[in-house]
Amino acid sequence: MATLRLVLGDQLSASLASLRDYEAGDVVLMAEVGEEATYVKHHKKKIAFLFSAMRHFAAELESRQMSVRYTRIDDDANAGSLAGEVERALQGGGFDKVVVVEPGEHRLREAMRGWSEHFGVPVDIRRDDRFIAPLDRFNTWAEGKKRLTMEYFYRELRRETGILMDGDQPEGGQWNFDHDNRERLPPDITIPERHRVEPDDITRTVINQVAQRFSDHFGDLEDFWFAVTAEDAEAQLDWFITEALPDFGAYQDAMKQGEAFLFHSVLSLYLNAGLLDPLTVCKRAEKAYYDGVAPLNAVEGFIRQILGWREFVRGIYWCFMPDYLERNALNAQRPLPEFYWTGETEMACLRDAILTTKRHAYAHHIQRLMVTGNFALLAGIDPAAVNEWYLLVYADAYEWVEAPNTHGMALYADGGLMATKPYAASGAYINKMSDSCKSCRYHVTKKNGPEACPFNYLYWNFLIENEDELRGNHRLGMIYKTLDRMGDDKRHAVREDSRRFFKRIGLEAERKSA
Ligand code: FAD
Ligand code: DLZ
Repeated sequence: MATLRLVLGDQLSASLASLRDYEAGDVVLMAEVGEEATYVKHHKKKIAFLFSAMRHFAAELESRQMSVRYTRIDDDANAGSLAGEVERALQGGGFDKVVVVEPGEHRLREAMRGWSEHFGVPVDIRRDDRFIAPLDRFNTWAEGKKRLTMEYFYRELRRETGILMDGDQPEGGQWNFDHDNRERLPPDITIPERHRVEPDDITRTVINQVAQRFSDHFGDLEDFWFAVTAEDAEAQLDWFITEALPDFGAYQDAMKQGEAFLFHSVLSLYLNAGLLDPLTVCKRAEKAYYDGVAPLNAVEGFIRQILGWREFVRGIYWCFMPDYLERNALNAQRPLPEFYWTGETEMACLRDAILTTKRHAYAHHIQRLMVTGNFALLAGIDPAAVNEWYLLVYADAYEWVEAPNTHGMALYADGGLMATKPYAASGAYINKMSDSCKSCRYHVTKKNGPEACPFNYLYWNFLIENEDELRGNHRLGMIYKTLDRMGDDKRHAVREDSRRFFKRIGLEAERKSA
């Protein structure tokens, strides 16, 4: 008897735990299924990327003499779900066992727990060891701690991996160069042209199928340039290391209208789908520092995102799910404004971030956190709706990484597990870090009235609306002191401007009580 080895769409790694002990006679099962593509209506480009990468990966396994049973989205017999596809394969007979690597989303992991009983064969769900720290490592570190701070977990992983270490000390004498990483873009700076992978026959076929089958999903399919193989993803990494990494640090937080990528790596979709290995990527960046290709603030800043944030958010997700997504610490209840789908808003920064997202299934971290995220936070949008939006619009989105970033970091809905205070900002921050305000119909320097930047009054309105929950936060002490000094007229203007604005975009003016 043989083993059926299920490989999911974000498990496209040659070294996958479920493939390691493959033997002649075993079959690798891969399936493009409606259920995974529509449990949230993923961006068309995300589906095209994943289906094409899956087809290329299947071909690669076959070239290594593995037997692959591959179900395409247009196959007549397609069962429509992963469980249905496993069932169909088992019905053919000849398998006494199913092997799979644990999925990256809680809903699927729960469903898989019932598979063994349902199918009547043992289902071996293996650890996903494609991360730098095993989950046990995170849990041991987190145990008994009152506060979980990414920086401390990151330092432990630096020590354990030896990355950017000089003996037992951090390279350059500092763990963190974040304060060097907040520069504005100089107006004359040259932004490097992206390394593109032109779609091959497989990708073009997939794009046509996605256009037909998922026509009602968000997002554009035009201008597809993503890598769909590990080899091409490596080439994207090579390009990033030499062309963008040297400036990644300084301009990590900067934004520029019409420039989606700046000096960011755009590697998250490959890392999360298994086409790139996180430790290898960190080591490549580290080598760039020792070879004199990129400065320490850039290299440390980049490595911190992967060795620090990426590992940390995964630990948070699995440590606190499923309760994590039940939390709504600020009782945010307003629905997601329609313009998140269309980009039709007069706020230039939001319009740019949303249209970039629609076009590329990508926006960089500060656009996600400080523009679309900040607006959703200030406007008190229901976290479930915001989570759904982030999970479906980005090519790199899987719940293990999307949820802590959205629910925790951007919305503070977890009550402060991910962030010690809400990432709330007025228009001044956006003006400092971007050129959007220059072309905006609103005036960032105006605090109130119809011409004022809505971020300005919504910021204070947020602090007023959430006073019961936030006044006790010591990191907000100064802000609440400023609010206390605000005269009644000003406070009234903030409330009125916010009410008027909410009404205009079709939202409830008043916050619902808990
Ligand atoms: P770079 O800026 O080049 O960073 C390098 C790498 O570091 C990324 O490729 C990514 O793997 C990792 N990284 C950076 N920041 C984070 C972070 N906060 N958490 C985890 N990994 C990080 N990232 C996802 O991969 N999937 C998501 O669904 C996702 N949703 C997000 C939602 C919100 C509201 C916010 C604020 C952030 C989200 N992020 C998510 C984190 C981050 O924004 C993206 O990883 C990053 O923008 C991807 O672009 P890049 O590859 O150019 O990253
Ligand atoms: C995201 C996604 C999509 C769009 N489609 C598929 C698919 O058809 N088949 C598949 O195996 N995986 C797909 N995925 C990725 C899964 O949703 C992902 O494995 C789970 O969310 C767990 O991370």
